[in-house]
Amino acid sequence: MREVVAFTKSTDREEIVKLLKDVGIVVMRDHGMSLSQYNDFLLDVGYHQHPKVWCAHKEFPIFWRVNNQAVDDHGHEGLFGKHDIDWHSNITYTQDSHEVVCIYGHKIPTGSGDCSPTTYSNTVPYFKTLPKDVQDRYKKLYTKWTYDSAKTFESRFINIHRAGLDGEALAGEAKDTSDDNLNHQINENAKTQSIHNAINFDPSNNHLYKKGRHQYEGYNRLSPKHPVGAQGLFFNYLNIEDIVDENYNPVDDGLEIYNTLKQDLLTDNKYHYVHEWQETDIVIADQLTGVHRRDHGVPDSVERELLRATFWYKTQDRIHYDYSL
Ligand SMILES: O=C(O)CCC(=O)C(=O)O
Ligand SMILES: [Fe+2]
Repeated sequence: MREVVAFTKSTDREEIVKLLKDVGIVVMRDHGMSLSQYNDFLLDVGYHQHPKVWCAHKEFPIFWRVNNQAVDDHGHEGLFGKHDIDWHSNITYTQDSHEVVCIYGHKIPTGSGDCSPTTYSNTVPYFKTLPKDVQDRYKKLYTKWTYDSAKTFESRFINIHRAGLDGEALAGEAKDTSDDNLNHQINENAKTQSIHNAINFDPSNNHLYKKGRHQYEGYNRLSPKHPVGAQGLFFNYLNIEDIVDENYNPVDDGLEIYNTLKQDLLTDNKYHYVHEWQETDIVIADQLTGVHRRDHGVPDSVERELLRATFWYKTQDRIHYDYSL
């Protein structure tokens, strides 16, 4: 059985980066860190940018509050509060977005069936099982991606940006706190996302990195040129329109490859890790080589809060400064 996840209590930054490269997902339970120490630990491991959104954590602004209850004075829920969330990577139209997602179980309902697990699919152990010729071919392919759901292989809409931002919580609100404005905050936040803008990035290294790309359509490497050398696949399946070669010409078996990856990575659970939350649990996952989902909506009768932070690998850990996707 391949290792789909690494359990550790180590807070050694090099060890964490090594596990993200070799395994892809790191789980920490009973680690003994307070929230403040966890905040410091994350700033030590990676470069963070403060999200400027309604659900940012007040004391530790690297965190977004994923919460199904009101998080501001206007009664707005936290991000992705209630509903199911389909398979996704948080890397979307900002291709050079944060490479790692860290989720912390802050308030977890204890009643039976209420914990709403998060499921991760990990391509790092999967990639190791592929024959060398398939690996070499995948390394040369790109996915053509789009935000127009009608153009995708899947041909359906992923509703994650608006998850949790539904009517009743917003009814009667003034214009500046409308649903549109909350989505606007998320979009504005994404537009400024760039490693150069991270709060703990050393500006003397600015010249090393290319400009962050912000676009709604384009091409992503199927097998990322990974910043710390992980070998895996970027399979953000709901945005994939086609599979193309290095010259961006569609390959004949694009749909076949897509269906194989969908079956092996998403439909089969062999490379899945289901995290059943307990308070203070931490799951740190590379986003260039994995996707995650929440299968069950969170009932209104309980409060569930995850604190989500995302980061870029630091300059000293990287093997290149080029685009990964
Ligand atoms: O609530 C969850 O289980 C997952 C939330 C999520 O996908 C995220 O915060 O990126
Ligand atoms: Fe997510």
